[in-house]
Amino acid sequence: MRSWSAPEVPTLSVTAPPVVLHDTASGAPVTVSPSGDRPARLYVCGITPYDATHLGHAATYVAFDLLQRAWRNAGHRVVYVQNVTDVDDPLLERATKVKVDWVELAERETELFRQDMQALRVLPPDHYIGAVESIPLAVEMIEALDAVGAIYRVETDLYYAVNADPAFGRESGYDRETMLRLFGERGGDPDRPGKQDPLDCVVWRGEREGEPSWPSPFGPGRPGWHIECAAIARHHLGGGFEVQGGGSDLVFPHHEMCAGHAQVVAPGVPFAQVYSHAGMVGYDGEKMSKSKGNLVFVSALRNSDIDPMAIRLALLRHHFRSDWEWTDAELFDAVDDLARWRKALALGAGAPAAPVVEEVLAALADDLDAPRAVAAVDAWVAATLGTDGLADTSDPDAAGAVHAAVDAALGLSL
Ligand code: 5CA
Ligand code: ZN
Repeated sequence: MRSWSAPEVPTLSVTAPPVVLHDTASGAPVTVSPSGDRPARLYVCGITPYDATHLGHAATYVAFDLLQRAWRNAGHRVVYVQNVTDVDDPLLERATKVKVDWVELAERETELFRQDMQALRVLPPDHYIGAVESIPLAVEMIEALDAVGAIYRVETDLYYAVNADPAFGRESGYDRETMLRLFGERGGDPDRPGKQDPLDCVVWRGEREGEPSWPSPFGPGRPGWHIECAAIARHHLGGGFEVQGGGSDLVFPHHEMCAGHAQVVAPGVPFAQVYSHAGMVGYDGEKMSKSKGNLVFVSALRNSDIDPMAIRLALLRHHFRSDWEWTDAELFDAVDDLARWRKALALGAGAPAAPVVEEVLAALADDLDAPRAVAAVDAWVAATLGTDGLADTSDPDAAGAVHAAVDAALGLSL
């Protein structure tokens, strides 16, 4: 699938520290720094394209964009894969409801997503992969799971037995009660008769009247959601890739099941080394979600002439792992902040650049601490403009260095 155009990223003259990320599975910080010239491999779960990109999606993709930038600034090459869930129940349901062809709906919303990502200066994935185009990969993986006895049939559907993976539960760390609740809430079918374990998930959904289907050795149908990401990630990144990312709503069942599928196919090889999850962005007191309809769209803000860099700065003022609420007031503050930052940078000379560049890079390498990095820039701007007293213009070349670091590390073009 076509990705989007990459923004220019300045190369910095200083090297950033190794990247440390909080790992959901172990609950601890982990240094993710591939040795030698091996690339850092990242898989981030992409959109289900039945509606426009909202600020929750944007926050998650900007967060993992910071990871890509932190790795690059630490001297690593990055291979980044993202999927598009371009066939799934919510997409088909929406297409039926609004009487649009599901393929057309998916293409239209994916294109809008590309434009939103480009406007926010999110670096594109190297491989942008649709679920439909990956059906042969999913079929291959289901066959591999079947070969080791991890698959069984209920009517025309194929299920994956979660007990096939001895490490089941290790990614999320949730107890069974929590798993059962979340499985039911997030697309699972714990109560379906005929299942061996209520938590077993569909890997192949047999053809249904009025739904698209594809031929397979198991009969016509379409792949389940989890097998899609497991197969795409394994095929394009291999086993034990560095980071699996997404929003915290994917901790269970999605990432747990992906890990299970991959680990049963390749015993002893973890699906990913680190599982990193972005917090949920809320609006009007609830998680921003397509099903609740409490959405603020990136495209709507762009259409009302909001500078996309102000949207990005408003997102960066929150730590990526925290849950927080979007407010218009914070967006307007970001517009004012950007104007002040640009005014300071236009002076050329300013407060010493080296300490702020160092702090920005160190903050991002420390579990993508964007608020700390932004605070360092705020302080440099205040010192340069003399907001807190006398203006400090002791570094004649400060603006160039700060400009480059803010661009390379935070993705803000000033
Ligand atoms: N297609 C699947 C992943 S394979 C999916 O979850 N699609 S999505 O369109 O629902 O979400 C896309 C990404 O945005 C996911 O990583 C999801 O975790 C994240 N996300 C969804 N809602 C929010 C929110 N309110 N705040 C932060 N991230 C969110
Ligand atoms: Zn996914």
